[in-house]
Amino acid sequence: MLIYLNGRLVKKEQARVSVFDHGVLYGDGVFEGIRSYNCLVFKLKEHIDRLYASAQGISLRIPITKQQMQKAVIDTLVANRLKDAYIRLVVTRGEGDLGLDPRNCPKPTIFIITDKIALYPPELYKKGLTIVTVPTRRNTPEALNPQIKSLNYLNNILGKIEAINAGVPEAIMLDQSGFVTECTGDNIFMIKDGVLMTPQISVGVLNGITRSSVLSLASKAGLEARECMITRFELFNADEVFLTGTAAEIIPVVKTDCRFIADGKVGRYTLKLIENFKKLTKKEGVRYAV
Ligand code: PXG
Repeated sequence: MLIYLNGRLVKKEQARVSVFDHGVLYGDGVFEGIRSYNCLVFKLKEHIDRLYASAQGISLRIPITKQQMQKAVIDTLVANRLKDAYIRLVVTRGEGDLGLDPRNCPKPTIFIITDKIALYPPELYKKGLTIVTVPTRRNTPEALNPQIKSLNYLNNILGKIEAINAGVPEAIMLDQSGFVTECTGDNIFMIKDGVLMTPQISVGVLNGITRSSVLSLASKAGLEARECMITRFELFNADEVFLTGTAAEIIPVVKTDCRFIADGKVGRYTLKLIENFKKLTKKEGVRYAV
């Protein structure tokens, strides 16, 4: 396995970062998770744009251009001869001294891992997930904006631990007022009376790229799309609920907080959206050859 590290492709065993890297010491950095499907990198431009926007959000200047970053992603996929891959793109503040001051880190660290991704087992896409609301609230945008996809994922990890302790794989996280935000690594959607709804970005959620794709697929599935405040009560009474993310794609939810959603079966709109999303990943993206 070859890893892109600061402009070079190196063997996995040689892909090392310093213990003085502020990404390690403070979670000071940003990342992206991208997918390629049969030699097409899905929404590569959108992911690279979001990476640079996250970097801007933490005042981190990425020392290569977006074009160079795109080439680095493709080169890494080609070097590893991967047709289908999960791509992890990471930029840290770089190596520095002890102490938070980012001015001690003259050179950001950039690395790209291309590998396979273990999704949820296939039967969960047919049967649907059971999830719970967890006590840990999602970061407030005023403290650490969830739109910044930073290396500081402890908020989400705390939510994930609480879900696992409750015996389920995912967690609904609420904002400070108790409105639904998102899950620990996925956005959340509900459908009620032909309307597709998801929390608006300003409530404090990641502007998910799968989320955007699903919103634009709504009308084709016969749904009106709306970004709005959502309560737990509304989720309990939804016709359908599902999660979206680059790794999970679209995964149905059939039970939340001990309540079955509608009849507890995966809904027809969700199935339609899954089908249409699959079609999109087959035809759209930046092409490469291995
Ligand atoms: N919300 C959060 C908090 C996320 O981290 C999403 C939503 C979905 O966004 P996209 O753009 O992927 O549709 C994410 C991103 C992993 C992993 O290794 C996945 C994510 C984050 C961190 C790790 O599976 N998903």
